[in-house]
Amino acid sequence: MQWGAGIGVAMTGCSKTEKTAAVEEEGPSQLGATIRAYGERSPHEKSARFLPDTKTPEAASSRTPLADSHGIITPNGLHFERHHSGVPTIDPAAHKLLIHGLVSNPLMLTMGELKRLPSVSRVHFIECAGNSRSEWGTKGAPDVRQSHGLASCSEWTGVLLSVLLAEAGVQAKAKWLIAEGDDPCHMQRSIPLSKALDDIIVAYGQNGESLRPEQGYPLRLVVPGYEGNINVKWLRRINVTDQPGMVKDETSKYTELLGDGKARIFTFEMDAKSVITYPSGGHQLEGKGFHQITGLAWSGRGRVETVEISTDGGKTWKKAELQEPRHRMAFTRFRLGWTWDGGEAVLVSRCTDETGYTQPTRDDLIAVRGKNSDYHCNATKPWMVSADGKVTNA
Ligand SMILES: Nc1nc2c(c(=O)[nH]1)N[C@H]1C(S)=C(S)[C@@H](COP(=O)(O)O)O[C@H]1N2
Ligand SMILES: [Mo]
Repeated sequence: MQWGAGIGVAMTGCSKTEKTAAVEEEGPSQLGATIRAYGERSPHEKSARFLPDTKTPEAASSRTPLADSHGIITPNGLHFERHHSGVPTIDPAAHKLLIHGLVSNPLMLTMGELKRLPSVSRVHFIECAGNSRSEWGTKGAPDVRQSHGLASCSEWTGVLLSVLLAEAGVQAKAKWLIAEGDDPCHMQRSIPLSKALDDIIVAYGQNGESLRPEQGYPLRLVVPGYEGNINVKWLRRINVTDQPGMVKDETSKYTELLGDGKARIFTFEMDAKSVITYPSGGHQLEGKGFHQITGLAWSGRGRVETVEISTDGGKTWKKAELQEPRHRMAFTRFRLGWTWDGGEAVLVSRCTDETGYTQPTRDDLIAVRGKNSDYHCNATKPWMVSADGKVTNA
């Protein structure tokens, strides 16, 4: 579908005289609001994270309303949250990062010292391994906030962990590191040294400002493409070791029970995934004719290469347009023009990443992983458009 002339969308037109009169009548008659020190969004904007009904909000998650966002960046106030023991209050002036273990020169760094070091800013998604858990079942979640909202994407700023490890002098027998948070559960995760030397960011910045408390203020790990849990927030300690810690969050949790009763452990990369965010569950199409189908795709293994869209439940496919820039391990925005004929339609997207891996259907995924699975569901997600324009989970 080409843009420009011929989209044929039903827009309300008006004559030139009507337009001039309207502008003259409606012009502001008094001065607007004053300047302010920290901006707020318009009171007309109501988009919000989805909060589950739980008795333990300290050990819960809130979900990003993906259908409301434009482009690929998640606004800081809408980044999903997942914490296991609440959001700690940390004074950055007192916060320190310890790097010790199999290093020749252990380091204890203040926030000030970290900020003096060479920094990078990179766009990456973070996705909880439990995202889209609902889609293993036959029912599926009713809207994209609930089905895919445990994923968000930001520009993160900080120091590459490889820089800090070079300062600390990693010993030859080192193979892993164990990262630890400064929240009451002291969350720990083991990370292969090879990843740490590659692209992990010790981040203090999120979309141009300091991390939000929910995202780990003042310091967190951003581990590009790896499951959310490993992105340790409120980072206070990195212990360099020769073996993984086999800690709570990689044994009792964040493992996947397969069909044969064996469990996968250390499923680090998030598999390629895409979802249509418009039209999606809960939307109401205003009428027949032109609509722009749009959504988000991402892969824990690199760049998104292709997104295809079907409007007939997967029988036929068309290539979507991908918005540039396409960062590695980041949300990629896709679009396709669609003329709705007013009949029933089932919309679904599937993506392929730079490794050639294509997002599976739910049936394909179950064939490989069995039905015991809980984490790491990356199945395609169909939405049903009814003749009355209502969009529901298909
Ligand atoms: N210290 C600490 N780090 C943590 C967690 C936590 O509870 N404590 N939760 C993890 C989980 S399960 C996920 S999915 C991500 C979520 O990051 P976000 O809250 O910034 O979206 O943080 C991870 N890092
Ligand atoms: Mo998570």
